[in-house]
Amino acid sequence: MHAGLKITAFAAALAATFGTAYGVGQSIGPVGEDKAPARHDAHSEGGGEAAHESPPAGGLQISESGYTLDLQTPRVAVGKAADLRFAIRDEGGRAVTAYRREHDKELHLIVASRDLNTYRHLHPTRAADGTWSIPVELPRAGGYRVFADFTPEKKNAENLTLGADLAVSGAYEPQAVPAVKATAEISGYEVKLGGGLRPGTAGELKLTVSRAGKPVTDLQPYLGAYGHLVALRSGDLAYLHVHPNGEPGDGTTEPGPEISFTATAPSSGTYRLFLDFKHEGKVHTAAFTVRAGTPAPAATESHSEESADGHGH
Ligand SMILES: [Cu+2]
Repeated sequence: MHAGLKITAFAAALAATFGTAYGVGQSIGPVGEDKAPARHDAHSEGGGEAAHESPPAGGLQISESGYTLDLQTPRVAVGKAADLRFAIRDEGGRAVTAYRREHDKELHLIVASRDLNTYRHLHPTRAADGTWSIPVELPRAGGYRVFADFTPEKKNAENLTLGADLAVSGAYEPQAVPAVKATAEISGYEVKLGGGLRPGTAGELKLTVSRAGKPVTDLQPYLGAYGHLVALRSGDLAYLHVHPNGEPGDGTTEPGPEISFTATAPSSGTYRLFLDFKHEGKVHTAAFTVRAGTPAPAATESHSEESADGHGH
């Protein structure tokens, strides 16, 4: 493993991120004394004053920058296959049909339960009229959030993550967020999480994949990288943008066992990380609960662990 190269790539990513932040004249926020908060996409309307606080958290709004997530199926029944249907509408109410591809897709759809025990990363199909649809079957009743992560194909358009509530009807039993743990097991793989999320400061998250005690060194490219990582904040399901460090074919990034990402937590708190990786033709999802910043209140204990291997690929 080229540790030196990895660190260099990470430093370059940091430099790029901070370079951008300084470039748009950001001053120091309340966290991170000498480092401007890393901003994924400069959502800087209104003079960018609010941008000083912390990095943007996506997915908290159903409508942003003139675009609205119109979830046409806001209720589904537990344990039954159902079609999720939605459209992204512009200010005039028209369904958007032109998108910029990111990570190989026009739009990424994340479905997560409020308790972060259930997670799906889906790639719906778009009809010519702009209606998106994807079959989904959710194993537990309760409140869910649906996230659409996309970039309209338009000059100066920014990447957006819009979120809408989804209710899954049935007998509802509230669950605790799974306990903090740096190792996840999924379908015979073990994934170890190194590094951490820090509030207001970019940090590296390094995931190491092994199977039966042996490092996996032949991961397959998935969505333009060797892994795809989504982080959601417990409590409000704020959606974090996470950047893979390096990509397949760049001459330095190896196909495992390590996959490296850079992320900034918008605040201290509990976060759930979901890593999708592809090996031997199959996509697997490993999930972790992590703390950013101050230690967790010693209350939450985990009960159920769902194997979140649900993919619409
Ligand atoms: Cu996706």
